[in-house]
Amino acid sequence: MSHSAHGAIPVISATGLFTPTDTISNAELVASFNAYADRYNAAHPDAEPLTHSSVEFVEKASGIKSRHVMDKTAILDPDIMEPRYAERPNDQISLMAEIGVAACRDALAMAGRDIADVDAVLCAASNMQRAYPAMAVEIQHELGMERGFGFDMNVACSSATFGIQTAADYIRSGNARSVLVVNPEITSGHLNWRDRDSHFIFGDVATAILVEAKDLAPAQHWEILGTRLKTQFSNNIRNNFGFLNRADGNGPVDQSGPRNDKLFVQEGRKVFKEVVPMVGQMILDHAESLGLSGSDLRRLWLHQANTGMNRLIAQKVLGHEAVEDESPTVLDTYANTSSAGSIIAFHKHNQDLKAGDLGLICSFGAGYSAGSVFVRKVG
Ligand code: CO8
Repeated sequence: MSHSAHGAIPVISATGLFTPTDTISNAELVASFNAYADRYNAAHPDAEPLTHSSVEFVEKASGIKSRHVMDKTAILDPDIMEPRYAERPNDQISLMAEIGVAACRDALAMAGRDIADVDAVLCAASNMQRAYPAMAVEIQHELGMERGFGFDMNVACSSATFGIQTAADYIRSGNARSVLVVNPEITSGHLNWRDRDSHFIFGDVATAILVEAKDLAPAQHWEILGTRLKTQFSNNIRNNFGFLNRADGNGPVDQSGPRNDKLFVQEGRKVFKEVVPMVGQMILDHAESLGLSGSDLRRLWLHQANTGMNRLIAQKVLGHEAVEDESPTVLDTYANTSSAGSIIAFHKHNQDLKAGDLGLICSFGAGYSAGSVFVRKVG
């Protein structure tokens, strides 16, 4: 820790994005689900029949029209309905690290930053491909970092904002001057594509955020005015997959049977009702502590889970119904990408803002967990 770095102001120097080329429209998704349901019902005449999914429901309930995935073929095959990403040997980069590296390179290029200046990599995402070595350490190695450190952190949908606060704290304390926070979200691997209530929700992506000391940052950057994190235990969004699964003696994960809790499960209605007021109040309290009010904010980059949730939260914060320019959505083309959602919205919709404009990056999700990051454009 150098004395001169102590107390540095943390800023976002740049963000990066990796978007998989495969897309699945609601029509394709629903056709495959309905074919699966028809086959299931024909094969299980005595079981409770599965009901068809519907394009209209998905779009109206969520705002999602399409999603990206790493490979759509097996996901859409009614006989498979889960992704097939071949296991790679240990001497090849893993899939999560590969897309994380792509997002990091995009952020580094945008900032004009040499990897030699970077001190740390935080891989912050809602699931890790393996227990160890940490994905962050593999990403650090692949980027060619010859010094510094990396570690993984998981706070579900709030992983990116928790990562930003952690990085900002390193900058403030002088423990680092340049930190890559990277969010590779391969949600297709832990989504139950045979569950009508949730099969439409998620998509794959990777984002990266370069958090740096202000004196190191490029002329154009976003000063971090304040960060706040909150968690409150809830079982309403849960994934029971873990290293003790094999020890319960009940066999492997299955999508249609009692072991489907080893994938994403939620009580969507309860989540909606409980999280909206929690997050709205958290943002207003945080703004007040910084001497700000909702009307000072030029733009909100909210977590991308549901257009209805975002409409209500934005209204509470801004004091009026938000237009797209004030609270942009990427849900229609990306779906919910867990921790990456608010970062995609920021990445795609920040260039047009002027120096001095204020904005908010905000996440919310499983845990429950929520994070708010107030920023001001400089340069
Ligand atoms: N097609 C047609 N009809 C359907 C479908 C479907 N696919 N699904 C449900 N319906 C029907 C239901 O059967 C129900 O019918 P009835 O009224 O007759 O019982 C009716 O539609 C209404 O169902 P819901 O009450 O479930 O519908 P909602 O209006 O509540 O909408 C949503 C569902 C979109 C899920 C909504 O509740 C929502 O968005 N809630 C918030 C969810 C959320 O934000 N979750 C965050 C989770 S993400 C997170 O924290 C990170 C986790 C890690 C990532 C995991 C990656 C896999």
